[in-house]
Amino acid sequence: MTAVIRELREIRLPLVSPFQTSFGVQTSRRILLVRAEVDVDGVTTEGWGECVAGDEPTYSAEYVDGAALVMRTVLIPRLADVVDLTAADVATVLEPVRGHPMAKAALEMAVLDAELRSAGQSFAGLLGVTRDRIPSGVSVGIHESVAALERAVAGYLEDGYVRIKLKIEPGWDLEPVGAIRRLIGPGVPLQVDANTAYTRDDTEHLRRLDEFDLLLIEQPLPEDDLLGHAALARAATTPICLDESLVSLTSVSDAIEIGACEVANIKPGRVGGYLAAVAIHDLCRQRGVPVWCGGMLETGIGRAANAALAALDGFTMTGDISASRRFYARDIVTAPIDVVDGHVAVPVGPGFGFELDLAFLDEVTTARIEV
Ligand code: NPQ
Ligand code: MG
Repeated sequence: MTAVIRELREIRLPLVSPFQTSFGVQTSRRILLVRAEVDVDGVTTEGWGECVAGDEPTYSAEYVDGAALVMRTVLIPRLADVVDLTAADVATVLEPVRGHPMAKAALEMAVLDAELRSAGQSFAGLLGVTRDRIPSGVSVGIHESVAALERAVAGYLEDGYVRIKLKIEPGWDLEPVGAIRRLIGPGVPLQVDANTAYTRDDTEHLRRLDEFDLLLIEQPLPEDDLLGHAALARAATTPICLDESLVSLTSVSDAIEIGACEVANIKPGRVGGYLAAVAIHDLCRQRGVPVWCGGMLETGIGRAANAALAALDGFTMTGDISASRRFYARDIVTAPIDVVDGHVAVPVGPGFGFELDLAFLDEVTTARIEV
């Protein structure tokens, strides 16, 4: 068997409503897709991967144009040099290239999807998961007023989401979080995500979030401030969860060891791929650290893959895998991810279990490179 990368495609999808975080407002999303082919005994099967890099390098250093360039000029040529390339080889072959985990993850994902489809196996089957559905949480952006936020959260509860995550930043924290806790009552699981917007000097202020009975505070401090997170974890009763800081197995292991990571958000793109994400899940499980699956405004491709990953036993907390229509009026897959009774079904079809709506995919395509 051998795999090759055939195509890079950039699409643009409008968001159903603006999504504001501490690092900016998003009204549409550019997304880079990768198409791979595997050949087994003369039979060709294609697979797709989705790169979660944002339009701009604001969540992390990666962004769509940079990811496309490094794939085309550095990563794909290295993969093309390998005889009998398989998905299990991709991370090792690309290891000498520093950084670019989201670009690497998308390439591995496309190869893995093609490989699994060619074998008639699902990603959920490869992982050996037994759950057939996972609980669905929703990430709610910063709004222009507390009243507008309350309307948004009420709508998501009507949609069935079983856990609410509020984006916070200095000036948008205690008041909106308190208002939402009062609105939803003590029984609805609630957590917050600062996307690195605070500093160590905000410790006393962040401790005031303890009164709202939150599941966790996600990434309050800068990505490289592990000691600051450890100090905050000692000062606050609300568990500290890391997102941006967790970039590798080593960074996760060290963060846990020093007490900086009481809960882990796992995003395959941020750690270099689904296979690395599974290894990080295994480590967290060994160490007794609860994990949940993050979201990057994925299309149905990434959403399907995340739903299977999040069915692993160590994913004991509700993730940010919401319905496709939370972000997009129309998805590029034929069966958009849906939330039923607060849960998302684990895909059982071959590969990552999605089928592309090729006509719509062509409609939203803004650039295409054949490799
Ligand atoms: C988080 N996601 O957990 C991220 C942040 C995020 C669902 O809260 C374009 C690309 C826009 C990536 C906005 C959620 C994004 C993005 C937010 C990632 O921190
Ligand atoms: Mg986050």
